[in-house]
Amino acid sequence: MHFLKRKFFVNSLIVNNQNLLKCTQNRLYNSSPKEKPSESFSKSNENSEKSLNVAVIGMPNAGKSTFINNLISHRVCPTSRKVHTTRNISKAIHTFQDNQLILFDTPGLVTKQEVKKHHLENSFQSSPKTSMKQADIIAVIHDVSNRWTRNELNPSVIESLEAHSKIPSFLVLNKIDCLKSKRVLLELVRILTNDTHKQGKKLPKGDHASEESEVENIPKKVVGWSYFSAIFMASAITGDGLHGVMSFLLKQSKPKTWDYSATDFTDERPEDLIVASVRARLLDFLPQEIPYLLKSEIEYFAEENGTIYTSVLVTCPTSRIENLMCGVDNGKLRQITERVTSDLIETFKKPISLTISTIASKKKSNT
Ligand SMILES: Nc1nc2c(ncn2[C@@H]2O[C@H](COP(=O)(O)OP(=O)(O)OP(=O)(O)O)[C@@H](O)[C@H]2O)c(=O)[nH]1
Ligand SMILES: [Mg+2]
Repeated sequence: MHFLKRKFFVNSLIVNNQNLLKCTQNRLYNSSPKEKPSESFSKSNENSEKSLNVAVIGMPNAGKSTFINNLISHRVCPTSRKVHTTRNISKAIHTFQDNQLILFDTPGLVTKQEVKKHHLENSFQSSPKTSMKQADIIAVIHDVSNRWTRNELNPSVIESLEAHSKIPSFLVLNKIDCLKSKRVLLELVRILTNDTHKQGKKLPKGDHASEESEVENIPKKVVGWSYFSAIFMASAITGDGLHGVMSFLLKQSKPKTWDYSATDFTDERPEDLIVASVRARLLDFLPQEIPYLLKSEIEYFAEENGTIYTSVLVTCPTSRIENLMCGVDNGKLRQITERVTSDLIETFKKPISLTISTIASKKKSNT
C-alpha cells in the first residue's frame, strides 16, 4: 500500500464510532416501492392517485438537474458548472395532493466515440434510453445561452426522440436569463420545431413551412423535431417559466397507483446522493480536468436523533493534487465541506455532520 497520511475536515459535530454503529440501520430514505409512512394515506386515496413519469434529457450541461430541482423546489439532483455531473439515472419524486411526478434525471447525451474518448461509464449511454423507455412524457432541455449550438437540436437529441417517437415530448428552451433580447427565442421555436410551432403555439397542419420545402423537393438538414406537444421558455436558475411547466405536467398526469410513498423524494440511497454531491462540488471548486481524476467514496453514514453523520473519502492521484484540493491550511477543503454540507441540508432537510478526508494514492506527483 502506498497511501500517505490523510487530511480531513469535519464540519461541525464529531461523533464516536459506537453511536455511528448503533444507527447505521436507521436508513433515511427508502427507495423501495411505497410502504410505511403514507401507506394508509395512499390506500384511502388509491382511486384518485395520479402519476407521471418524465424523462429529462438533453446535452451535457444544458441545465437538466437544475431544471428538476427548481421545478419541484427541492435540491434532489447534484449540479455543477462543469459537464458530466450526472453520471447515472436517478429519480426525483414530487408528490403534490393526488399527483406524483417522477422526474428521471439523466447524464447528458453522448456518442459512443465520446464515451470512449473521455472514458465515461456505460451508464452515459444506457441511462437516457432506460429513462425514455419508462417515460410517459419526455422533456428535452435545450441550452439557448450558447450561440454556437442553440440553432439546432443536437443529432443525439433527434435520434433519441426518433427512437421513442410514440412517447409525447416537450421542449424547454433553458437559460433564457442569458439572452439580452428575447426576440431570438421566437426564431428558435420556429427552427427547433421545423416550423410546426410559432410563438410557442402549435400551427394547424397546412401552415407548416417544412411541407412547402417538400414540394420544392430540396433536401434540408433536419435541425428540429416536428412533434413537440408544447414549448416552454424558461430559466431553471431563476425559476422563470417553470410554473407553466409544472401546470402542464400536472395536467398530463394519469390515474395510476403511486410507485412511491408521499414522503419519498428520491430512489437513490442517501450514501450515493452524498457521494454525488461531493463529486459535484469538487467539479466546481477544482480547475479544468482535475476533479475528474478524483475518486469519492462513502466511509460511513448514520443517523442519530434526526442528524445525519457521514464521512466521504476522496482519493487523489498524487499528493500534488491532494494539496491543491486541500489548499493552504486546509482552507479549500473547509470551503468545499461547508458548501456540500449546506447542499445536503437542502436535500435531506436535516442537520448534517460531514467529514471529507483526502488521501493520495501516489507519494510523489508525476510532474
Ligand atoms: N444562467 C443560467 N444558468 C443555468 C440555468 N440552468 C442551469 N444553469 C447552470 O448550468 C450549469 C449546468 O447545470 P446542471 O443542472 O448541472 O446541468 P446538467 O444538464 O444537469 O449537466 P450534466 O449533468 O453535466 O449533463 C450550472 O452551472 C447551472 O447553474 C439557467 O436557466 N440559467
Ligand atoms: Mg445533471
